[in-house]
Amino acid sequence: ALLSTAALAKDGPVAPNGRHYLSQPLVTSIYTADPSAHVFNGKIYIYPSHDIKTNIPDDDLGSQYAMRDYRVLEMDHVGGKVTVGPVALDVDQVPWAAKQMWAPDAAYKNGTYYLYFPARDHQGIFRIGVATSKNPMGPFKADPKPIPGAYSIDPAVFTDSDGKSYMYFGGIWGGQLQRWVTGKYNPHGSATDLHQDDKPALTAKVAMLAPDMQHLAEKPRDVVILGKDGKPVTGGEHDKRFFEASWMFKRDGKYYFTYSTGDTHFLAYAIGDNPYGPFHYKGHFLLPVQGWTTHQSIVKHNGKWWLFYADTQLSNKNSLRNVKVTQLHFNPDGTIQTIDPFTH
Ligand code: FUB
Repeated sequence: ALLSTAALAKDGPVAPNGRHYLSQPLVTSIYTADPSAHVFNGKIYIYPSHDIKTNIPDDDLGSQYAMRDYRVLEMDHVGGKVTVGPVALDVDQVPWAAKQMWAPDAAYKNGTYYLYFPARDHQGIFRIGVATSKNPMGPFKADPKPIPGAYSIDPAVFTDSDGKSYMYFGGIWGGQLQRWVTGKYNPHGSATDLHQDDKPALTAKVAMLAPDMQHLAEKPRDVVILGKDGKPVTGGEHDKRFFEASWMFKRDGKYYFTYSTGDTHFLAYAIGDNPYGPFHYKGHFLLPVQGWTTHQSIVKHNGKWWLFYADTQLSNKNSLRNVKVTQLHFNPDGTIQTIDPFTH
């Protein structure tokens, strides 16, 4: 049915499912996804993937996500003007990287900003690199080699109140985590997961960062997610198990490990008492958006908690996404109120 101009003005555009979006794209001049938001110097900086048009058809490995550079978004506060920065790092400036500059994250320490990013190397293996800048918007200069001991995709760096930083990373299917079971890359490993539905699911990795922020201080360990029965979530629990998109935040002394369930399209979370876990599975906090993937960050600014995520409102194509933000609300017991990305 045709909507009247008045209805459009009041409710905004209608999604393909006939419902209305909870929030609108933060920027429309470029396509962005995988928003990692941080508060630096009182402002919000978002480190997203920069989606670009490609003729590569969608496949289970995510070949259509053919991004080649990063651009940083800056805003004084949620609802304020969003500035799109210039190219902060291009794949051609990273000696070890060949293609697919996927979901990045950033951190700050002692006057330096660190950009962490996954990309496929010249052998087609996803690795994680780091680049540095004196400016949160970049440009960043990449280390010549990937971070030793890190692999797969979706790095997320969390700095605890004691100043120690931890990197969470990994993603199954196209993210190749299932090929690193032994700690060495197995080129003949599965393209998806372990095909062991009754066994503990593959899960994210976590390692403390060295004081230089450019190396791991230790061998990565598993981010264990326990179900209500006290046992690790299994590979067959597709609506609960880790797929990709790690993000850690701390609230009231509790550590919230958040992630995407990938092929079931939820954002889920689990709570622990320290950065390593184990974490107790709590549920979904974002229901499926328009598009195959979403990927989150959660940050506190001006006394409120904000969820940054992405959907495909602007393009209705899986590989051309746009980042969004909405407020996150907690229940008195610390659980997160589930968000529907559509209103009515
Ligand atoms: O943007 C490319 C990949 O898709 C990211 O690394 C994943 O988290 C998913 O959003």
